[in-house]
Amino acid sequence: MTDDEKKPRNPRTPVRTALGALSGALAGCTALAVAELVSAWVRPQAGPVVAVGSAAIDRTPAAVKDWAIRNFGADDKLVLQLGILAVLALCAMALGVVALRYRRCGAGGVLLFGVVGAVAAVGRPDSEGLTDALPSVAGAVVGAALLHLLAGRLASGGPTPDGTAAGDGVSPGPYWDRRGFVIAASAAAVASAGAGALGRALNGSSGRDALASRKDIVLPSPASPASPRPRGTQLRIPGVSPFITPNKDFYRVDTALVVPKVDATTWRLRLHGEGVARPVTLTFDDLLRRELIERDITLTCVSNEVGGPYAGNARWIGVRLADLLAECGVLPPSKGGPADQLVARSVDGMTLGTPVEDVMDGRDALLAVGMNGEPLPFTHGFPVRMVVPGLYGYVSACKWIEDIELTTFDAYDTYWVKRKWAREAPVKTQSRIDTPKPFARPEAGTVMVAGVAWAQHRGIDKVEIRVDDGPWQEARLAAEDSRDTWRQWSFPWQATKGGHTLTVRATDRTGAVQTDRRTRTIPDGASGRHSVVVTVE
Ligand SMILES: Nc1nc2c(c(=O)[nH]1)N[C@H]1C(S)=C(S)[C@@H](COP(=O)(O)O)O[C@H]1N2
Ligand SMILES: [Mo]
Repeated sequence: MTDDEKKPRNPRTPVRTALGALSGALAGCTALAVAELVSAWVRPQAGPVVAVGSAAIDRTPAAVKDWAIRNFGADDKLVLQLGILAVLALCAMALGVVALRYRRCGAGGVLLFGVVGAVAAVGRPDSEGLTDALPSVAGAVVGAALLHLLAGRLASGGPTPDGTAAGDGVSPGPYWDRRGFVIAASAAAVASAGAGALGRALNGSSGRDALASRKDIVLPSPASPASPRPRGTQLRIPGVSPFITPNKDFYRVDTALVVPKVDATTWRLRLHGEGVARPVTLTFDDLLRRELIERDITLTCVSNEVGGPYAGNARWIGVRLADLLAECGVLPPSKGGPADQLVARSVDGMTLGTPVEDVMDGRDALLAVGMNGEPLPFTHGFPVRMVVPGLYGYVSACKWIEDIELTTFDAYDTYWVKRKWAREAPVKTQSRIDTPKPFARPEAGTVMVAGVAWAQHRGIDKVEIRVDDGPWQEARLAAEDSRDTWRQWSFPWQATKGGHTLTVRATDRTGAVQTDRRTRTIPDGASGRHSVVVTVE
């Protein structure tokens, strides 16, 4: 046998290109798998996809973010990560093709992606320093080496007819090392699958201490229980939002790609800043030993469109924030205190700014430890979050809180304020039709129209319904729990055949009627009235 018969000749161009792309894809997978494994050892937030994703979230214009929340809802983060993976896959394949001709460039490109991941990870506000670069760097180095190796197999195959060594990284030889390529590629596929799976498993079980600490918590019974809920806060009408939102159904809005898993036994809350005569650092047990209060409070998101789903009502247990502040010597601005802004900071570097005046004006602003009878779920801020009746979440409801700093609005802009959202954002009076659903086809006769209305800390006094261009007709209000909670309402509609538009409006206890002036969510919450179009059959 001659050399020519023994060594496979290089396949035709399309096949070669495909093999190059395959090499790139394998290098990319391996890089990500190694990064995943190393991030399990460093910390899950330091993984390249999470780091780049988080950086992207921070840099996304408000309008795009609003659009993402609107279209993907709570899946927005999944969509973002899949998007990043898709872009990476395309780039990796392109680099694989490039590596066929320019081996070093292919490998160098992989390294460059590693640098991007590393910079993103180290640049996170909650970064723990240079170690956060390790997952990206390790992944990129292994990925680059693999691509170099695979591209070499595709190009090599012994001396070329003109005597120069093939696989020199400049020009492909006429032969390729088919056996070597298949072995290396298969080995890489198996190893990266293994590393990826192991990394996933380790990352999944990270936060074991946090899980255990949550299991161990026994919430004390509150010194000040919620006043008994009056009968009839919950209407018996199918389709209306339950008065209390179960934790599993409670909306979630935050920027965390990886839900922080905080160990309650090592958690600390620092309270300090301007006008804080006696700064303190509190443990979780310190909080539980204090007088706990229990309150029903409805939380709403500023990103909620008119008629949207980002509102929920829960029974919270926690410490009265105003009492704690007073003990530390804090005075509200109206009593001469120097600080008008309370900046809450979370373990993942989020900042939220709340008016000190609002927190100390007598309302039940909470450092919450419990939600609907259990410790906070991790997605809702375990172990401790803030809840302030009457203010949108982004200016009040800091989850995974670890620091409270008293300062001024002049001195500091928080995360969303830097992104053009309003400094102060009291909840706007709103109402929503839960049933019938848009484009429903109810039968003519009595159709129960029902929903919820909210104007936290002012209370709802009236809800009215309008059919088409008819007169406003008063709906029946369910019993009020407190002015900090939403209120259900219902309206028995004598529906006639044909297409109809139902519109709702609420009036709060200050007498203000929900405006029909439509505004966008940015900068301080959507206004306007919710309508539903139905066809009566
Ligand atoms: N740490 C942290 N806290 C946060 C946020 C966040 O992104 N990070 N989002 C805020 C916003 S915009 C809202 S509306 C509420 C939502 O709380 P939930 O997810 O428990 O419903 O949390 C607030 N607290
Ligand atoms: Mo929000």
